[in-house]
Amino acid sequence: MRMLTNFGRGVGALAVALAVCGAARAESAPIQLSLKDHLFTPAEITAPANQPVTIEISNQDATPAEFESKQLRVEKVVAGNSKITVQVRPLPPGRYRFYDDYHEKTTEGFLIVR
Ligand SMILES: [Cu+2]
Repeated sequence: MRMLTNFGRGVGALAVALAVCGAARAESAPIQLSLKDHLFTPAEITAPANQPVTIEISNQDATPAEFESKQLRVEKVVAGNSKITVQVRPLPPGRYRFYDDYHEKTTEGFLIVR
């Protein structure tokens, strides 16, 4: 009987731990990035080191773009007037370049990790 009670408490504690964990995850909202007239706004975004990062890219141009970064290991097309979400692995501090692969010379930005 005592064992069952302890088990019950254990399950209760686990449920609380999961609830806290879920709340913490919800706090790290995606980083918002928009693309308009083939420019990223903001041109620099920041993220904490050693944590997975989610970036939401809203393409406000009518033409498609390809969000790409060799350093971040991402490459994803975003159609005109559409949104995509990109997951980035946990990173050490640094300055990581990204760009629109269709307009690489003019359309770039940086992710500052610290
Ligand atoms: Cu590409």
